[in-house]
Amino acid sequence: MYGLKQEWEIEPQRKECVLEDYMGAEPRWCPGCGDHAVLNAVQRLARDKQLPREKTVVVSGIGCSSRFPHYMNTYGLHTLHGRALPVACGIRSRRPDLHMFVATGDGDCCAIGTAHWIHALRYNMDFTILLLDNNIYGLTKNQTSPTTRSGERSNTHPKGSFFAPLHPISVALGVANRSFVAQTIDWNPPHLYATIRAAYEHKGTSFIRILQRCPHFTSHVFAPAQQDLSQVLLMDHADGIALEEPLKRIFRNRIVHDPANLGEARELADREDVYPIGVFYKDNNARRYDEATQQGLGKTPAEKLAAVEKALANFVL
Ligand SMILES: Cc1ncc(C[n+]2csc(CCOP(=O)(O)OP(=O)(O)O)c2C)c(N)n1
Ligand code: SF4
Ligand SMILES: [Mg+2]
Repeated sequence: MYGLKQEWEIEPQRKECVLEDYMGAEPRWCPGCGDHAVLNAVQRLARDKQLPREKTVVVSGIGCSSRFPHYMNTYGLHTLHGRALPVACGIRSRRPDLHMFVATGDGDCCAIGTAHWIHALRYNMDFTILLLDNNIYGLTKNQTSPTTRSGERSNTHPKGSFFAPLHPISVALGVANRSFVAQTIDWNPPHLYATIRAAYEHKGTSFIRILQRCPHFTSHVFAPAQQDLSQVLLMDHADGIALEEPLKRIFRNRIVHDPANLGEARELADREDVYPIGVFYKDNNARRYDEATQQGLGKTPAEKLAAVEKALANFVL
């Protein structure tokens, strides 16, 4: 080809990316919505890690929170309600080279998407799940979600929700082979950023439940903890969230928790007097399904055929 390179061999000239390079469309979330803070943290992480935009993908389901991919100037898939995770698993099984985030809501992940959520945690493929939990279906205007507290009124339960809420952290900790389970709050940017960063750096499925303010429908839910940080319990450990000492000091309530201690993680997850934030559990050695499914990648058609024939030779017809 007279010295011309194939398209995929051309290494794009890299310039240093600034924050604006990762900003997509103008967000249409309500003013004061916690989703803005999460978007800002992910854009900062992308800038700090200099993630190539053409090698970064954000996958979401449906909901206010699931509008996330539109606001990142990267690749993105705004899929179907509850279906972000199977799509993300499919992408990851073919594309080990991408940087991947999944944005989902408490309805998207913990109601219609529950089966996919459980199995994605167990498959432990390498991406970060951001569960933006505002305790309500926001986009469809105020219906009870699985994380809505009992007694809370909504359009679907005008006299108050019947049941105790599902606890996403307890559920995630109960899934076999989960490898990273954390919780943070959208109203403390350093902790939010550090948690997303630790999740991104973890190899495997990192699951973060983000307590997310929805000023439109559930403004009262997290307001007390926002005004009084003693309602938040900082889980501190060298293997957890890397917060600098002055930033830690604003949390009066602190506990040393080793993310390798699953029993203690479960006890902390069950606490109802405070919101524990930090890494509940981490296992760097959990098996990853993406590693197994990538085995055939890069083989030529002839090599694939030879492998199929070799496998078939094991059967007597
Ligand atoms: C199959 C299907 N069922 C229902 C809906 C309607 N629907 C769209 S978003 C949504 C709930 C979103 O709640 P959540 O995931 O918590 O996101 P939020 O808007 O609170 O960020 C529902 C029920 C849909 N789009 N598709
Ligand atoms: S309805 Fe709630 S979750 Fe949706 S954009 Fe507005 S504040 Fe955010
Ligand atoms: Mg919601």
